[in-house]
Amino acid sequence: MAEVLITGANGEIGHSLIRFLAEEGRYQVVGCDLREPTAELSRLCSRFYVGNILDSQLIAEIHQNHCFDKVFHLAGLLSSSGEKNPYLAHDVNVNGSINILKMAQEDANRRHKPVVFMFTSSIAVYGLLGDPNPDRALLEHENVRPTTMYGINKHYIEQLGEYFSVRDKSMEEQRMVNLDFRCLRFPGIISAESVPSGGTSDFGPEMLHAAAQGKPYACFVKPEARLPFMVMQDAVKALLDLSRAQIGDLSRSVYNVNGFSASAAEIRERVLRDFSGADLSYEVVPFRQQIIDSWPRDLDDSAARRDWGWQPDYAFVKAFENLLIPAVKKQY
Ligand code: AKB
Repeated sequence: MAEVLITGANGEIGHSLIRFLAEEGRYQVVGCDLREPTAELSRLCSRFYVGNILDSQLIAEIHQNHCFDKVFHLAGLLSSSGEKNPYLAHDVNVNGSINILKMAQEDANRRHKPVVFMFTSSIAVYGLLGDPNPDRALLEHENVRPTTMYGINKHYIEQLGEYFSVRDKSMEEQRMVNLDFRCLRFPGIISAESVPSGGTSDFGPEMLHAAAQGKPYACFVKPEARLPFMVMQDAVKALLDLSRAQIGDLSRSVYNVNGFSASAAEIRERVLRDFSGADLSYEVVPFRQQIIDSWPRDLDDSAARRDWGWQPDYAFVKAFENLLIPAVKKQY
């Protein structure tokens, strides 16, 4: 059976993606994460490696034991953590990613076939500062001016992935171009099952989960802070759909995907409708507000819609009414 590697397997996206991949039963799913796998992940993965993607011994061990058809490279430090620890973020997000890219290239050589390399990028590659029209939905080529270490790292790996991509046939002679590199620029992701850590879009999911648990929560950005978001179900669907798209249908390697655009105040108001007694206040953390101010308020994902039929299942109202609120009510 074909083997697929998921780095950051124990993270929010990793967990949900593995559930879908394992259910499908088409792959041997191999997980890798810094943290021990949950009982569920141990059951769903054919093998799980606990360790750091910067550890060359770990990479050599994984490489010796497997030959991957597909890689979902999700591991990395998020934006707020990256600002607190820029050199660590650079190490993990760049050098760790290079280790995984290199392993995938070696697997492609062994198999004489390109490896599909899925990379999770972010709205953090954009930089709005000084834009006279900050409310518009950005296309992939607009305002690519990252202002955070995380955004810089994501953009660099997008470029490296394209450098090694089979799409660039003209370079086949000069360098090893054997990756089928595909990348999604994700907005903030809201899951009913878990809360992210170290991101800057975290105020959305944090408000929801705090309210559902009856815990007070101080939102770290201003009420008018607006971002594109999507629910975890749509994020996983986007990853799976792009990974399965016919290469001939793809006009680019890097795609925006979007669910809906919402402000902190709109999310708070929606959450309060169901958890009316919730104590949701604001306590702005300047460096996090600055990050949000630099990120797009909306994303144009028309290329993904056109090329591989992307369509989110959940817009704002449906996301909260049909999915997030009922699920968190059940959970807590
Ligand atoms: C973060 O906030 O760092 C991430 C992202 C938007 O990429 N969730």
